[in-house]
Amino acid sequence: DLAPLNRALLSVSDKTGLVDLAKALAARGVELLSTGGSAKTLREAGLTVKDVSEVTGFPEMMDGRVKTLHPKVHGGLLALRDNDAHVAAMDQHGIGAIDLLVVNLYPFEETVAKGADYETCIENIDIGGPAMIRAAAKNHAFVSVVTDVEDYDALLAELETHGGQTTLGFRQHLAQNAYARTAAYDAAVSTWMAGAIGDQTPRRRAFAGALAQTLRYGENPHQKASFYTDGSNRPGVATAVQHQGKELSYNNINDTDAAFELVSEFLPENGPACAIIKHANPCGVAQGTTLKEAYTKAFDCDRTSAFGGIVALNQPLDAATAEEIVQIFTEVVIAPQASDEARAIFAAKKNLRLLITGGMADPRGGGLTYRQVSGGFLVQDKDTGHVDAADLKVVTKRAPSEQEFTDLLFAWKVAKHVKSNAIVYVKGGATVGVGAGQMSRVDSANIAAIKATRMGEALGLPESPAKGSVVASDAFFPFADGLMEAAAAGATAVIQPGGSMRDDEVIKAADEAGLAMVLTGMRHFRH
Ligand code: 93A
Repeated sequence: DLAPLNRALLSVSDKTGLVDLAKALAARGVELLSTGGSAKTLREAGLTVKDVSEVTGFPEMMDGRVKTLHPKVHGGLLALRDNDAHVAAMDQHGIGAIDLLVVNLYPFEETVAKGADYETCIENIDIGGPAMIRAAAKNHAFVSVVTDVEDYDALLAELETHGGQTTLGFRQHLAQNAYARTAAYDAAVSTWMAGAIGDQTPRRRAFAGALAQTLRYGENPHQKASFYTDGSNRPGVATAVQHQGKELSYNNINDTDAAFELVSEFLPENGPACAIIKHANPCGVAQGTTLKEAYTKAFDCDRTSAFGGIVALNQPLDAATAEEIVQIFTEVVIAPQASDEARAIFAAKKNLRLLITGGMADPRGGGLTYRQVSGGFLVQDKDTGHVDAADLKVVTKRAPSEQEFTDLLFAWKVAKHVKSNAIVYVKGGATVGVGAGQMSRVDSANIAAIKATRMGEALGLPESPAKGSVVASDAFFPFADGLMEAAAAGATAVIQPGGSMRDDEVIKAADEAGLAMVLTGMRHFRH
């Protein structure tokens, strides 16, 4: 199963580590072939390299579009060394075997991320690189193919262990990774093109992922799991830097994402905000004049559920907020930054994970969401829908007061991030009751009210915090009963999409109860 390594072709866009790798190979007596820019880098480092154009007898042409696309290259990668006819063909055509291919591709993904124009993106689609990678990977019985800079050390270690040769198992792993790389590359091209030409429903969709973390287990301990990034590099749980605490679990990652996406709805310039998440639903969200106040108000919505929760902040974590957070057990805190003092306070809590994102998610940023069903995927635009005060239609005799208006818009933002059916009571820039994931909207309204009352009792308040609150419903009230439940709980104003067959009935009931109600004309289902 051991394969010798006499001749290598190095053709890389990212030149990181190239010289060190080539030196180590040269020291083992490996002959080096290379393309224009890579060959130049190697020569400048004093290495002896043969140009691919010398091997093929053709210059690199058409702005480099054709460099390595030649039988002398592809024959050398694909020939079966133990097949007489293949060996004869190599002899007949003067094709030398290539035992190692080191390629990283034109930076297509990075070019798109930079917002380059159409032509530039097209020019950054690598053709020769993937062709060689696929050829070398197919012939992994004899050929090693390295497509990631981070595999250079592993290759050198393999050669060291096996006297300058590679094992079949090693080459198989490289080949598997290589095909994933070319697949991901083409997925990126295809996804970009769908967007660039405005095709919402392309006949085929390609998906890609790169392993970020092997998880201890999945949603449950008997499920294996891992975390993959999609290459989009957005601020959030996938790109955050973890500063302390043990490894994130599957559920931590899911909940932390929900927390950060929700708190990002509250733009930093509009003041501090905090979201506490439990089981992917918010159990407290608040804005405050200080971050500490935002946290405390969020915590006071449902102190019981906040235990072991995930806290997301829209401002740099400061010492005062950190002091408050460490009073109870919290799984994860995610924030755009953290002060040194705040970090020092957290350092005493070994199990608390601190994730720093460097920025906030863009709630209007767009993109796609995927959900797996048996036999397929559902794909949709991210829910970037939002309403401003000007979009709201007052449908009741009484219009909301200014404070009610502010709270209604706040409640609506939160409701968007609560599993349907979602009912959210808000008072003074803080949730006071959240009803999530019920099959009946009436039940959600009822549960949220019960939770508000229970929390009011625990806090020693004279009345339920739902008294004098406003309420948001993520979808319309099909009947007046859900609305009446909210009114009974003490809500004075309502925000909901409208659009029910019985809107008239619901509006009449609101008027009779003295409620102010506004319609958004937009729904925020989240399942
Ligand atoms: O334009 S290409 O698709 N045509 C080719 O024949 C070809 N061969 C290698 N791009 C090609 N490459 C790519 O060039 C490699 O995948 C690598 O990313 C890059 C290395 O070029 P240089 O060595 O000139 O920097």
